[in-house]
Amino acid sequence: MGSLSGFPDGFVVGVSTASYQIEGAVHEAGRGPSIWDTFAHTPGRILNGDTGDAACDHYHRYGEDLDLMAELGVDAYRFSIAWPRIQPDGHGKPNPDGLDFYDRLIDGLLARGIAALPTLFHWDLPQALEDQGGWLNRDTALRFGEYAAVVADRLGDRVHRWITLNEPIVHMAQGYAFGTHAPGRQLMMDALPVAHHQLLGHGLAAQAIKRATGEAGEVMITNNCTPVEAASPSEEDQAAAMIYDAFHNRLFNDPVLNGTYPEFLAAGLEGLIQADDMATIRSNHDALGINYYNPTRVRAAEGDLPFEMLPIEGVPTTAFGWPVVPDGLHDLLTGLKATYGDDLPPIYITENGCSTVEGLDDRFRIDYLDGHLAAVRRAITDGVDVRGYFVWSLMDNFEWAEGYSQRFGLVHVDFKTFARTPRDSYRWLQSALRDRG
Ligand code: IFM
Repeated sequence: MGSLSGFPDGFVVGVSTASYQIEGAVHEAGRGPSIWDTFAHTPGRILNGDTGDAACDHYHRYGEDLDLMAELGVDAYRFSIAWPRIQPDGHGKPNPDGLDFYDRLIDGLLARGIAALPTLFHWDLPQALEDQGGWLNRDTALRFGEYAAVVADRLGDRVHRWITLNEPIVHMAQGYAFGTHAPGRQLMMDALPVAHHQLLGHGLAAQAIKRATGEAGEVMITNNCTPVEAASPSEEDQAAAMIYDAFHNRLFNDPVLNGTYPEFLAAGLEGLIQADDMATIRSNHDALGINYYNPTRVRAAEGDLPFEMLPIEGVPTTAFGWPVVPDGLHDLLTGLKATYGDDLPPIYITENGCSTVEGLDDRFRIDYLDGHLAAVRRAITDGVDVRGYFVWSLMDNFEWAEGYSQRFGLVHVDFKTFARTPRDSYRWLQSALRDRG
């Protein structure tokens, strides 16, 4: 069976990217500084001292990137809008040049028959908002709602589906709890307000999009999810797995899908939740975005955290060292259906992919994508309503703390010349899309 045969009619196949990871042009056209500019320019934070200053130079080369997508034959493109291009200080009057860039990008997509799927926040918070506490400050959620309104007013006539936040768990954990991502705070459990404020921001942005589009715009949040396995049947390891699942998956799925926080975390959020917050968070979602990379195996521990992650043995690993387990995606999807039942909206896999080392012959990536697409198809057969699948990523890009060392692209990028060269996996997906008819 072809990799893309057997999916329901209308199943969307696309590619994903994010603003700071590809755009570059950080000082151009009125863009303000983001927390990632600050973080990347802080010595010792990013491997090899890399920054996103130039990234893939997509800001200037977006026409070439649109042509690559058209040649590939995808249905949709998931990209993110850089908040500091739209509101350089994170609030107030929009920067016309910033809006114009995304306006041109979307027109270019539509002219090529590709649907636009923008994400409003993929971690590049305006530095001015971080200076006021960032997502630890409830006010950031209100500012995010205003920013969403500005963007939806301008682009809502051509964008029919929106993503509010990308992977709020990763932004909270790596950015505010462990400090390995911007803004580099190490607050451990005291980072928890970041969860509630991001979720509130999601709800306020969803309301703004609905208002701006006369209810027509569809809204989703994108959560990074992982099926969690306990290392043993012991009570301690089972409890550790439950706790990890609550943090990684349920902290951001439960409030959106059923309006509650996992019981075990609710105490830590007390005092932050105001009247109507939970209703705001739950309202107005039409779908759920899922980013899947690998499952997680944990056992009980007695350090700062009550769990410890263990390697998953006996499977291939990506250049990042992540285990390749396509069945994990099937189990994740059927598990979501079992947990949320009728509260589970249609799902889009908004990211899935692997990093490899330099090179164009990437059989590894082809096998990875083929295996994961088959897992999605099986989940659909088993009754999960999955409507789309987006490869991370269209092209090699700035992989956060790992700089340019991890290559996730269907298209190879030479970061000195910015030359783009399609890999074998690009040709493979192109022919799967053609065969689909
Ligand atoms: O590159 C990231 C992306 O920004 C968010 N999801 C995971 C990808 C790979 O690490």
